[in-house]
Amino acid sequence: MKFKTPILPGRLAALLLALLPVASRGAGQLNLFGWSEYVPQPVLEGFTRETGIKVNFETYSSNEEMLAKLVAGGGRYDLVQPSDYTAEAMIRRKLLQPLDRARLTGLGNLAPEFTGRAHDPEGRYTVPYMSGSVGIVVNTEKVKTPVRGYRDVFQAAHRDRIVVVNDSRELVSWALYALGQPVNTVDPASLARVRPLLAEWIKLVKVFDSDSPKTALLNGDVDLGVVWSGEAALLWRENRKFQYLLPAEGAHQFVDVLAIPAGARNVAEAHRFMDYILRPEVSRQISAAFPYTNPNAAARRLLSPDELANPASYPSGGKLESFRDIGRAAADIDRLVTDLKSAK
Ligand code: SPD
Repeated sequence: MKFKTPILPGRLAALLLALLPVASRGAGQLNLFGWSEYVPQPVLEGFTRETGIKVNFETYSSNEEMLAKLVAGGGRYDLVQPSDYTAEAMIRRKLLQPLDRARLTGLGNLAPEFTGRAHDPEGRYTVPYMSGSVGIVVNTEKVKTPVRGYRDVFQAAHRDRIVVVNDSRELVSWALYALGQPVNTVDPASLARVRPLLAEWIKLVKVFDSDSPKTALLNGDVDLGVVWSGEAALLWRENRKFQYLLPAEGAHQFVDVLAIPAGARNVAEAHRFMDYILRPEVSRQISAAFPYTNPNAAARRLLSPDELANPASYPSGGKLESFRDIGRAAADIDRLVTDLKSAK
């Protein structure tokens, strides 16, 4: 047999490797791009110990940051962790690839209310990771006036004593709720309406922090804020003086998901990680470190009564609403908030 180009042992090995199904190629690696303060290190280590797959973990602080880096990165990431409304936009823009659900043996562990949701009705592209809300946290030793809604937080009396998540869509939604406007139908007219109110509010804020808004409260640098529920849950665990409430005007409920970008290279590894996360005992570990609302019913059964009684992790009542993909208005929101912050 004659070869035009001699096949050297190395090239032969590479050729055989390319013919093997990805799953049987042995330990690979996984480039995971996730939210900061959300994926416990022991979970990453447990996955590597069991599978031999090395996890390269990078973090982001907003959906917008993730999207920008993903689009610029050209196949650098194998698994991302967008919020539901951002996943919806990514599906629409063909930035995600369909999942091979046969490889996700733990899907049945999910609570039914976290499946079939509007961002991905058939669960073709996404697997819920954690859910949560965005609400008000108050240091009740410092704030003695009643706080029920956004307008009670953004008072001149609280100037420079407020922390908020650094997230444009969230900030704009609070002003929309306060004005009784819809948060999922955003246009230039509704943004013009929120502008003066938000301009006032932004001037009162001391700290914008999406990574660890609890820190400013714990350090006593601020007295109240609007933060991710998981951060408020950690505060409550630390000291019951930190009370969480869902703003009376309405609040955002998010479901953050795992999804595989269209250009991902380590697709088998990404599925393996998703399936690992779906295991009750692994998902339970995530709840212990970052006590958001766990969408995994089997994992929830493993939580302690104390964990389930945390009012930030599992709030009762409240007018909760999901965000939807609002298309180009998302960029208008970003511009508005950047503008108002620079005028602060
Ligand atoms: N540190 C983890 C924060 C997760 C927040 N996800 C929801 C963001 C919605 N804008």
